[in-house]
Amino acid sequence: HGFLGDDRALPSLPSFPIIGSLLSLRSDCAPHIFFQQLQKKYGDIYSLMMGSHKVIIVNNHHYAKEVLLRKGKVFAGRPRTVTTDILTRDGKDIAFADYSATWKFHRKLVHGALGMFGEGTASIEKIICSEASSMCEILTNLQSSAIDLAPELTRAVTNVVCTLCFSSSYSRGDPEFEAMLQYSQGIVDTVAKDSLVDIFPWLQFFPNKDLRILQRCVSIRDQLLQKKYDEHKADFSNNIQRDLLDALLRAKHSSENNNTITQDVGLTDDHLLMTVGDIFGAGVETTTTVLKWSILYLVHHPQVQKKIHEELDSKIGRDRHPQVNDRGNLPYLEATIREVLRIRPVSPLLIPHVALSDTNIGEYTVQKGTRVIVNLWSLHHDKKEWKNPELFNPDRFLNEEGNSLCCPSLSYLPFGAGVRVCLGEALAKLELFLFLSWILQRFTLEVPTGQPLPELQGKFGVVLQPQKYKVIARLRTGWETKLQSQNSESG
Ligand code: HEM
Ligand code: PLO
Repeated sequence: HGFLGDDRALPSLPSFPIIGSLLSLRSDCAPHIFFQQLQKKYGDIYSLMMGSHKVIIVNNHHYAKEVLLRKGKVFAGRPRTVTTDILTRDGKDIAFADYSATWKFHRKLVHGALGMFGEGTASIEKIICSEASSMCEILTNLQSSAIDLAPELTRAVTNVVCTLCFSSSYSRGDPEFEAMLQYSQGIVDTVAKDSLVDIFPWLQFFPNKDLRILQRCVSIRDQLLQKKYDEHKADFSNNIQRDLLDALLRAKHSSENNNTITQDVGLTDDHLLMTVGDIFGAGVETTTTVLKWSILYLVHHPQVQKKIHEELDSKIGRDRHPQVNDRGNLPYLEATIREVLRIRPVSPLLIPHVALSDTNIGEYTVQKGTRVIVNLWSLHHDKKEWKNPELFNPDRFLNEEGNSLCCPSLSYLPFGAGVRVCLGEALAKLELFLFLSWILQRFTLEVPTGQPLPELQGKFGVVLQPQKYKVIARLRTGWETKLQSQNSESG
């Protein structure tokens, strides 16, 4: 027991020189689940050593909010790791960049550029709906056979973010798109997984299969980004701003004409390339993953799907398509999206934070340079905060009457919070709402009769992805005749 006012030492896992707590960290389960289990022995907050780095694991929302919100600026740093340095050319992006003027500047720049798609002909809503429409056409043609929806979902989501970043999109079977699918999966499988190279940087100098895969995938990605960059540079005009890349180039030009701040804010070719790479990568992998989880849970819970169908039938009907304005009128669908983001958070450990100065969390002293991992999985599955946290139940986000949304617990942060909060939250929520409402207005999703339900356990990586599964997207009754009459009207 310390004296009054004295900060206390954190409970910590046993650790040894060089290897740190490695011996206590051997486990068959994914790290977010293992860290949740350690909570029973060490409490809601504890520390361990990853090699020579001290890491604090936070497992409840009180401490999490102190780190992310109340002391957000103090904990706004990011660690440098071998794998993220390969991906981002030593942290020249946003997500894995340490706290700096350059990071701040690029965050603001992207935020402003995404805002320019608010309204008008180039509105995000129009872009998403157009992709949703062609995806639904394709699903209609593939109807009644069990298929992996992932490629079509990914293409639709990719085309939205491709339009925003580069004013371009991919058609079915485009070899560049197929290459993108491949390298992106390779990166997700190998980057920032707390693999041994990130704990022991010297391991990178020995042959390492994962690191080779990462390097190859990153080099393919960089070629693709470089091509887009060169094209945009070639037809850059100060008067026309088509997309995010144009916005970044314009900022670069104007700072060069003022010839003062270029050095300071870091508008080098590398920075621009890595920033747009972040938005493109995050834009594709996160939203696609949530759509895959959503469909998986809807197949497991036909009664939830039925309720969404009823809501769509009564609020929208079949004579028009879902639009942004319908968002407030479809609380059950919104509640379902919230529940998916709770039960299977995209980023169960967020991205690690770093203390930029000596500070404290609760009564515990924290030294400058300490890494802090917020275990979102523990927050979202906390028995004190959620009734039966393992059960998928959208109703927990609705009031008694079931007609308006509510938040039953503060232990819910799917997009993080504070200065490092997700930059794409609004875009992601809009996409999830529109894509799911378009799909469910027209289709019933189910497993082929006699087949087992697909696995609900995720594959841990930089995003928590579901395992591959196949479903049937069956046109709902009424739609067959509807499409026929539309076809005969138009031709
Ligand atoms: C960061 C969640 C979609 C761009 C994050 C973080 C989370 C998150 C948990 C880390 C916060 C932290 O470290 O404290 C999600 C979820 C998404 C999603 C659940 C989809 C449902 C997107 C999209 C974009 C995006 C579509 C791009 C337009 C970013 C960026 C960061 C970030 C750039 C890094 C912010 C920084 O470090 O300053 N996101 N995200 N995200 N997200 Fe998202
Ligand atoms: C996804 C694979 C891409 O090829 C590269 C990429 C860039 C940004 C990353 C993203 C990946 C995964 C999800 C991340 C995003 C930045 C913010 C987002 C980590 C690795 C989240 C959920 O935090």
